Amino acid sequence: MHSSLLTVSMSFVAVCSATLAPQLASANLLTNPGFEVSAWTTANNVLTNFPGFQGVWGPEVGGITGATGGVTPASGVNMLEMYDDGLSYTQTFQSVDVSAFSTMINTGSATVTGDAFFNTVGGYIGAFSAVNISFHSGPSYGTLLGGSGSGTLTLDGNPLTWEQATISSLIPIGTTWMVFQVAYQNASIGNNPGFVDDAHMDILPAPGAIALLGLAGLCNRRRRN
Ligand SMILES: [Ca+2]
Ligand SMILES: [Ca+2]
Repeated sequence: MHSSLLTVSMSFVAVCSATLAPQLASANLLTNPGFEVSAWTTANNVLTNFPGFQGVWGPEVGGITGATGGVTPASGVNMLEMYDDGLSYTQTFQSVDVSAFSTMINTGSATVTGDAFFNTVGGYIGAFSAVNISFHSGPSYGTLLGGSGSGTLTLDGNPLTWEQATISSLIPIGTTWMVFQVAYQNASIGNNPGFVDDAHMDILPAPGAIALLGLAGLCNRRRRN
């Protein structure tokens, strides 16, 4: 290769790396996503004080446990365990400050994806689980702008399988806080525990992602040349 071509090629790769690294999918925005840190608060604390309990899981009824009831965590040694709260759904929440993404969000085209793995005890078929994200313009639930809708899943009866529910949604302009939620329909789990592990949420610049994929492809072609 001619030395000047090599210089051009190398600088192009440098530009590609610098441009792509920060703009593809954000890192997982959830704290303690695999429930390995055995510390939690209440759902009420999370929902009434986003900043004070940011990044801390808040179950309505439940906590973090190691392997139990024939169920082994999907990853690591711990997982979330939830029980019937006596209402319709038993839910666990985490608040996340996403104001660092405001520029991207306020284009009106950024999307959020969320997912988590669900499992329940053996022989119990039909546990109904869900993942959901709500959007807020400030650090309180009352600033609700809307929700993602729920990604739902009816679980199998095999305690050896973890099944993933996912959600993807456009993020409303003005969103500065999100609340990530995992839930089980009470009637569907009876007195059994519902487990959750490996939760995940990230923000993507929707149409930009396609453009960036094109750029990534171009970068890859240049690298091969
Ligand atoms: Ca885990
Ligand atoms: Ca299962």
